[in-house]
Amino acid sequence: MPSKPNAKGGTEKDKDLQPDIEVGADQFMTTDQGVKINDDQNSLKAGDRGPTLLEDFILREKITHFDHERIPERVVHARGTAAHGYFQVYESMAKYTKAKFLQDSAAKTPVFVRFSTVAGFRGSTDLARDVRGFAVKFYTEEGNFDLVGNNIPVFFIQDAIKFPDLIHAVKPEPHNEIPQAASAHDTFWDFISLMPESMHMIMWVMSDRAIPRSLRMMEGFGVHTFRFVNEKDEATFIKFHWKPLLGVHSVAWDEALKISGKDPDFHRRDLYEAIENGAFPEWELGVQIVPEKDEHKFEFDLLDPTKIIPEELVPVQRIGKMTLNRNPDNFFAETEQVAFHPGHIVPGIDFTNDPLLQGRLFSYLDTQLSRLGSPNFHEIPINRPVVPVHNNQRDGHMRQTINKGVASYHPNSIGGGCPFQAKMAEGGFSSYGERIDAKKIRERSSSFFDHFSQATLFFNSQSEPEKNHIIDALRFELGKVVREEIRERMLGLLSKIDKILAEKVAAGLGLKVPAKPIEPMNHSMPADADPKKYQPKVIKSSIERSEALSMANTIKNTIKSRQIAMLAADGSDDKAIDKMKKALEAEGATTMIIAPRLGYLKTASGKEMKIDQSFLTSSSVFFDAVYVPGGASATLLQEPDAIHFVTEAYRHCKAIAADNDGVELLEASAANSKMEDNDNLAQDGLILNSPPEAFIKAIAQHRVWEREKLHKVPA
Ligand code: HDE
Repeated sequence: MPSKPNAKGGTEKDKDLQPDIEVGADQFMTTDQGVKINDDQNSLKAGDRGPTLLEDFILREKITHFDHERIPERVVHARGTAAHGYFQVYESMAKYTKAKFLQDSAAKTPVFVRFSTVAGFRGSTDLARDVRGFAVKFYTEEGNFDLVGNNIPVFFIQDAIKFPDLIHAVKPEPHNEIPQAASAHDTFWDFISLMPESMHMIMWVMSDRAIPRSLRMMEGFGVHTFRFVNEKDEATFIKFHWKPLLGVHSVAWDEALKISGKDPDFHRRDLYEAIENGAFPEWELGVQIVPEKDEHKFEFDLLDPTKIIPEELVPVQRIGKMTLNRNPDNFFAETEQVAFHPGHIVPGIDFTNDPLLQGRLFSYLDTQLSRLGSPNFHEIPINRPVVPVHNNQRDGHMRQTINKGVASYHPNSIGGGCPFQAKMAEGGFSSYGERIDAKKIRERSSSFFDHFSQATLFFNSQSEPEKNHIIDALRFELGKVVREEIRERMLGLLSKIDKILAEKVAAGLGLKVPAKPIEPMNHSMPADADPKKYQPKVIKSSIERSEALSMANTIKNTIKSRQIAMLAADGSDDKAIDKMKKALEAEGATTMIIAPRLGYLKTASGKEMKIDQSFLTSSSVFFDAVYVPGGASATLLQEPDAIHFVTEAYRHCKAIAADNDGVELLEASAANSKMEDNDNLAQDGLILNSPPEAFIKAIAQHRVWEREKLHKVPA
C-alpha cells in the first residue's frame, strides 16, 4: 500500500530518510572514523611555535573533506529550493491509468518538489525574469515517478537538438560572463530572433508569469503531451497541470528589481517560512485528457511542445491535491542532491514522440553522472525509492548497497534465477505498444510550422495591464540589446504576433517596425533545405481568447499567507492595531510592525509593543499590503522612509489601509494623487477608516494594476 501517515504524521519517505538523519546534539565530536576528538582548536605541531605535523590525521581529514565540499551546479536550473509533502488523488483514475498512486483516494504518496530558475547560477537572485522549474518526485509504491515541469506550459524550441544552443544563448556571454540570471542581452535575443518557433514561449516569459509573487502562487505544467495507459492497455494523451489554491500572482517588474537587491532569497525564504508557519502550499493536479482517436483533431500538433491545448477545447480535470508540509533538513543532502529525470515513470504513464521530450529522456541521467559523480546517485537518500531495488547493476563510485550472492547476471541458475522479472499483472513495466512504421528521417514535421497563432492567442487573452507589462518587458529586454539588427529582427517577428504590440515596442526602442520581417524567417532548418518550405505557416486560431491564460482571472478570494506591514511609532493606536492584526491573522495572513527603529514602542494606551522590523531593515516590496493606524502620524511624517514606504506600496498597486490621522501619511505619499479626486477609494485599494473586512477584500485582489495608468514607477 502507498504510505499512510505514520504516528508522527510523516510519509513513507520521511520514515525512509530517518536512518540517515544525523543529529549532533548531546554527542561527542568524532572523526569520520568515529574516533572521539579531544582538541578541535589546534593542529598537531612540533613544539607550540613549531611546524604542523603531517601526521595530524584529524587536521588532514577535516581539511580534505572541506576541499571537496563543492559539486558542479546544475547546468540549467542551478538556483532552486525544495520541500517535502504528499499527494492524494480525489478518486480512482483507473479508467485512464493503472498507475497505483492514482487509484486510492485514501492513500498519500510522498513527494519532494524542487522549484528553480533556469538561467542564473546557484547564488543568483530568485526574482530574475525567467521560467521557473517545477519538478515533482512522487515516491510511489511502484517506484519513483518524476514530473519534471515548468511554470510555463510551452517551451522555446521544438527539438532537443536545439537545447544546448538555447542555453548557450541565454547564459551569461562567454567572453565576460555578463549578465547574471538575465535574458536581456544580445546572444539570447540574437538566437530568439532567428527562431520563430520560440514566439509563443517569449510571450509567456515577457509576461508577469516570469516574476511570480511566490513559488506557492504559480502554476506548473508537464509541458509535453504524455500518455496514460490503463489495465486494458488502452492509452490516452495527457497534459499535466498544477493549479495553486492560492491563485496565480506576480510582482511588478520594478518590485522584482528591488527585491533582487534587498532580498535575493525572497522566494526561497517565502516558501520556507510559509511551511514553518503551517501555511502549507497546495496545488491541485489537473489533466487534460485527449482520446487517441482525436490525435489529429486539433489545428496544432499534440507533439509540438510550443503549443498548449486551450482549456476551451479540452477542460482541465482536477484529479488530486499536493500539499507541501515539511522543509528539508539539509539543503545540500536533499535539495542539491535530488536528481530528477522525466524518464522516471511508473506503469500507467508513458511518453509520446514529442522530440523535445525524447531528447530529455537522454539528458537527465547523463547530467546526473557528472553532477553527482557516480551511477549510484539513485542510492542517495533523497533519490532512493520507498520500495526495494533489486537488479544486477553493481559497483561504481560510492556504492552503498551490499549485494549478497554470486550471480550478478540474468539468466542465472546459481541464484535461482533471481531477481526475476515481473509479469505485467505483477506490476512489471511494459512500454505502450505504439505502432510505428516509418522511414528514418532527420526532419521536422510541417505540422510544427505554426509559430504565431498561439503567441497571438496568449497576447489577446491578457488584460490591458498585462499587455502593457509585456510591452514594457520587451522594451527593457530589447533595449539592453546592443546590436540594432537583432532588435529589428525581433520587431519583425513581434509584428507577426500583433501589429500594435510590435509598434509599441518599436516606439520604446526608437525604431520602426520593418515593413516585412527579414526573410527567410526560419533559420532553424537543415543546410540543404529549401527556405520556402521552412517558412512559418500562418494559421488563424479557432479560439481568440482563453480565460485561463490571464492572471487577471485567477483566484482572488483569499489572503492566506499574505504579508501585511503595519507602520507604527510611539503613540500608535494599539487597539486599532490589535483589531486589524486579529482580523488579518484570522484569515491566515501574517502581520509585522515596522517602525523608525527596532526595539519596543510605547502605544497610545502606554503599552510596550515589540517592533518586528525598522524602515532600514525592511521594505514595502516584501509586503502585500500596508496598514497605517492612527496615533503616530506626527512621528511618521518626520520619517522620509515611512512616506516612501507608502508611496512605493501605492505605486506597486497594493492595498493600503489607514485610520484617523494615519490617513495623513497617505496624503503625504503618492497615494494623495488618487485621494484628491476620487470618491470610490475602496475600488482603488485605498481603505480609509473602514472595518478590516474591506481591507481583507482589497488584499485578496492582489493588485490594483489600473493604478499604473497614472503613475508607473515609485518616486
Ligand atoms: Fe530540463 N534539464 N531540459 N527542461 N529541467 C535539467 O537536469 C534538458 C526542459 C527542467 O530541480 C538538467 O538535473 C534538455 C523542459 C527542470 O533538479 C538537464 C531539454 C522542461 C529541471 C536538463 C530540457 C524542463 C531541469 C540540468 C530540452 C519543462 C530542474 C540538471 C530537450 C517541461 C530539475 C538536471 C531539478 C533540469 C536538460 C528542457 C524542466 C541538463 C536537454 C521542456 C524543472 O538534464
